[in-house]
Amino acid sequence: MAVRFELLNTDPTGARTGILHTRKGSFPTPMFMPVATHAGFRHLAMEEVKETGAKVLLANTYHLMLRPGPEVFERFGGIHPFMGWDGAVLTDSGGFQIFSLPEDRLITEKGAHFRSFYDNSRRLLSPESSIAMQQAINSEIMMVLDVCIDSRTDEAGTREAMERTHRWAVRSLAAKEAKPTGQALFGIVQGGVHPHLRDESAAFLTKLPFDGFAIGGLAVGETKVERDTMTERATASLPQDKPRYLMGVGTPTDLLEAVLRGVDMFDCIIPTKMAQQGYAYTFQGLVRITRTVYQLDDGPLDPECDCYVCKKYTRGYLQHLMRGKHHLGSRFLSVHNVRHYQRLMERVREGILRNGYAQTYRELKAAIATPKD
Ligand code: PRF
Ligand code: ZN
Repeated sequence: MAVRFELLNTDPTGARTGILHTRKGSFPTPMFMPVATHAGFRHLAMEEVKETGAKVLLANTYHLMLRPGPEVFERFGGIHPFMGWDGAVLTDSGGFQIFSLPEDRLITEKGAHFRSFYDNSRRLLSPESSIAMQQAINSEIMMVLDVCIDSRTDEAGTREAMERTHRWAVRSLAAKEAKPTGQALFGIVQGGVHPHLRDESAAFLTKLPFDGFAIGGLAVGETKVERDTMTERATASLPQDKPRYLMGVGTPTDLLEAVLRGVDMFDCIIPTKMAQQGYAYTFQGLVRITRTVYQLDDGPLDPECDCYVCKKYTRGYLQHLMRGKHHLGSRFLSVHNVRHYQRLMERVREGILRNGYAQTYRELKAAIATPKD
């Protein structure tokens, strides 16, 4: 098996903690995966990411097939030596990017036809070409190409997208099996905001030999209540012995909610995006570092944090960097936020392991709740 999930404990709330065994090591869950879309971070070196404790990074098939392209990954022996990362990598299939492509794309049963943003050349992202690209990238975990739609799509449209996602999932598995590489492949549950479609999607996909299951099509326009309900509905139909991954979610509060509903893995650009906008996460709430009150503040960004930024620099200095639009400011806040997400997951795992997630959840939610959530 390309990845193996070892469930250590399910808390009375339903939250789970376990170990995801991959060929690049064994990592505790629930886990948060920082997003290195184009095989890198805007403001972070791999050494800095490693120091935050992150073990798995997410990279994107759509971006990497356009630039630098499969030949480069084949020449370098995959993404790990290419970007200087010796941990694990999960590649998203491109399903989510198709959804936000410009108007002149054409999506058929075969795949998504579009023109390259770089050289205007014609491209096809199909279940088979996505798997081929993910094999060139050589990630530990590949994702099937899916059809992600706006949550406000009507039921007929949602069903159509879901059924195509299922047919593409079957083709993705066949493409993977045609060329065994030892990489894992996850299926993606779709079905929008319709509970019975979520049930149907999970029932269809769990009959197939996937190594894990993702929940897609959330955080795309639905309410928080709908998102939580759909997450719960999907996890209820997923097997206990396979990892569950909620794609593209979310804020610290979103993560606490999803863990409560049995999710094991997350990725999101929020910690790095918020850093670029001058926001730092702490267990006392969100800090907007450019606020005037911090100008003369010679204390650390987060006195409880163990990242090098919090150990060395002051709020006043970080404000100076951010107000001056110095890249170093975004970099320092990124280091802190990515570390903060790892510390959040550490506290979550600790709570679940001692059957005390209900308390961890209450404490953390009360502490971090801010209007920005
Ligand atoms: N599908 C894929 N990637 C994704 C999503 C999805 O539905 C989402 C939705 N939040 C984020 N990333 N393939
Ligand atoms: Zn810090």
